[in-house]
Parts: sequence; C-alpha cells; structure tokens
Amino acid sequence: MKVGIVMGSASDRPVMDAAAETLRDFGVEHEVKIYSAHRTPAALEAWVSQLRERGFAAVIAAAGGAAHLAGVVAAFTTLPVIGVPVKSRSLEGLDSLLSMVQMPSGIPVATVAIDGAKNAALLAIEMMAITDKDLADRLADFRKAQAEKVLAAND
Ligand code: RP5
Repeated sequence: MKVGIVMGSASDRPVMDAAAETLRDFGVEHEVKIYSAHRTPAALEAWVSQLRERGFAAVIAAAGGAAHLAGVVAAFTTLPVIGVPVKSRSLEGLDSLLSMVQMPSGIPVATVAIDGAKNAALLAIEMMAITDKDLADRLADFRKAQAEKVLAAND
C-alpha cells in the first residue's frame, strides 16, 4: 500500500517535506506530485482517478489560499483524503483551513492543522495500520519514544 501526496504548487514543498520525511521514517512507499485544482485540473483528475487501482491507501492533499485541491481530489476518488491547509500570504492560512475543513456533506476531507504535514502523514499511517500489524507496532514505538522525549525534558 502506498500514500499519495499532492500539492497545488512547488511553493508548498517546504511545508510538505515533513509529510514525505515521516512516511519515509515509517518505511511507507509514497508518490509526490504537484497538480493544481485550477491550473492543471485535467492532469490532477488523471492522476487521482487511478490511485485505487494502483494500490494506494490514502491521499494527502496540500494547498494554500482558496484551497479547493483537497475537495477536488476527494471528488475523484473514494480513498480517504487528508487535507493540509498551507499557510497563505494574505490570511495566514485561515482561508486554506476553512476551504478544506468546511467541505459540504457527502465528500469528506480529513483536515489537519495549518501546515500540519507531519500529522497528515501520521494519520495516513494510522489508517494503513488498521490492517498492517507491523506498521501498528512501529506507531506504538514512535508514541513511546515521543513520550520519553517529553519526559526527559524535565531532567
Ligand atoms: C495554491 O496557491 C498553492 O497550493 C499554493 O499554496 C498557493 C500559492 O501558489 P503559488 O502562487 O506560490 O504557485 O494553489
């Protein structure tokens, strides 16, 4: 099983690198693409619509501004779509957040925090870990190490 990462512009890349890094850390195969819902709609549809048959488990979609990318991705697939609202220049990401989190009924987008690329990857891993015991074990190890790091900061 693989995870797709799509972002609306190459300018989103610095934020989204954290998602790819997290998937890499967990040994999860992924494919990263730049497609825009408004600048390259046909190419976006062509890529998204064959993800299920290519063995993908989830798609992470990141965009800033009037960030309709995640909703459009969700329209073209029944795979779970995780939206990452990217911090925008004019409204600091509030526009991106609302346009993802306020999806109308029927086409869900699981939206994480503004610039929440790492959590998007962790959520995708958690979805895959429902049926992948090895991945579930790695998630448990990750949580344990994270907790130990917090507690060690008290020393
Ligand atoms: C969105 O517009 C992209 O996802 C990006 O966050 C934002 C700005 O894009 P650029 O003008 O930097 O290409 O489509």
